[in-house]
Amino acid sequence: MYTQALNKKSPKAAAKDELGPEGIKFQKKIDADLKIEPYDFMPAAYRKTLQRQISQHAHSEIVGALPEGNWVTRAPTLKRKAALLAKIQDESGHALYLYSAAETLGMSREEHTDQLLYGTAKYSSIFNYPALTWGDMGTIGWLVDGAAIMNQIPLCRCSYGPYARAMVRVCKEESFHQRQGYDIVNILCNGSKAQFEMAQESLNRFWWPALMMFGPSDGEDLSGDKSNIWKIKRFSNDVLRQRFVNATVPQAHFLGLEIPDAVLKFNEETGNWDFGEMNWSEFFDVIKGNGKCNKERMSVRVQAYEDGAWVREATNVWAKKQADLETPQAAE
Ligand code: FAQ
Repeated sequence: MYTQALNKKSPKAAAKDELGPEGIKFQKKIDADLKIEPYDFMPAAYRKTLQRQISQHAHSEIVGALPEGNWVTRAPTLKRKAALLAKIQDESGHALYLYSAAETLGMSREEHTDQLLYGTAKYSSIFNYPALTWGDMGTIGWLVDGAAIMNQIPLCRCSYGPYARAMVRVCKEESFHQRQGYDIVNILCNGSKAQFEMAQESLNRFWWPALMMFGPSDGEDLSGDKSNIWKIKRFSNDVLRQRFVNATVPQAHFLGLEIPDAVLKFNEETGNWDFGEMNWSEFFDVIKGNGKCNKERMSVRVQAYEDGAWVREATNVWAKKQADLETPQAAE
């Protein structure tokens, strides 16, 4: 019996064995780059992984609007206020597409919301850092949306149809967000000394948390990773993080900003910017709920949700009334 363990199979073959004929068909579809749709067969673990990732992504869009919401009334010009409002509206829209995609996997939006507000569902670590200055509105757009795009473009090719399709529009909008963020930072960097310093100070606070958004280090090789075998994840966290660093360092240098990393250096051999180690204990602390703003973010969300209960009730009553009017016999 124990000698079977010596017949080492490739992770892909092992995954197929686990699944039976339906599972083999499922994996063949994925290998052929076809989409899995809601009513198709899917292994329970595939469903669960997607439910976790998509809902976590949706929660991030909702919570991600909170640091920006604080700055709507303090935006320096009408134009900036309008752009910030539009961005926040976009993020809320992303959450709606994502919750809808998550619902196709069999859990209602209310259940997902409950998991965030009263359970242990995660959202992106980055939103547990405070937005202290107007410079942060620029840096968040530039770095946070920039990291989001780097991570999410590959998700447009994710094997699960509803998620992949939702990501196409999300990525287009994130790209506008990244540009408006970079534009804010650009203006600050070309303004007064105090404005330049505001941009640099903001970059100093957000650089490392932005790199942590890509998740824990998982090495470059994803060949044994289920998310990769199922084509949910197309690249490892480290590969995407490196791409982000390579794209962003020249953008910072163009503005005259300094990346707060003493060991950052261009590597002629690999063509990459080599960078320092992240503070992983800080990352795990933040995702366990002990970041600077976790408690504040959740209490604001819970209060907003509970204060809005009457709106949900009223819209349900209204929808029922409308339905009864359309089918009078049903109302009798
Ligand atoms: N924060 O094995 P992995 C945005 C968790 S949207 C918190 O690598 P995976 C737009 C992970 O869930 C930003 N938790 O996990 C915007 C897992 O938890 P588990 C959100 C994190 O899923 C901009 C554990 O650690 N984007 O910014 C984080 O394969 C501005 C082990 O990690 C998405 O959600 C983290 N950073 O890869 C809005 C994109 N990283 O299973 C407003 C979709 C990891 O132990 C303003 N998601 N964890 O409970 C993904 O691509 C993936 O889920 C990763 C993580 C790459 C984030």
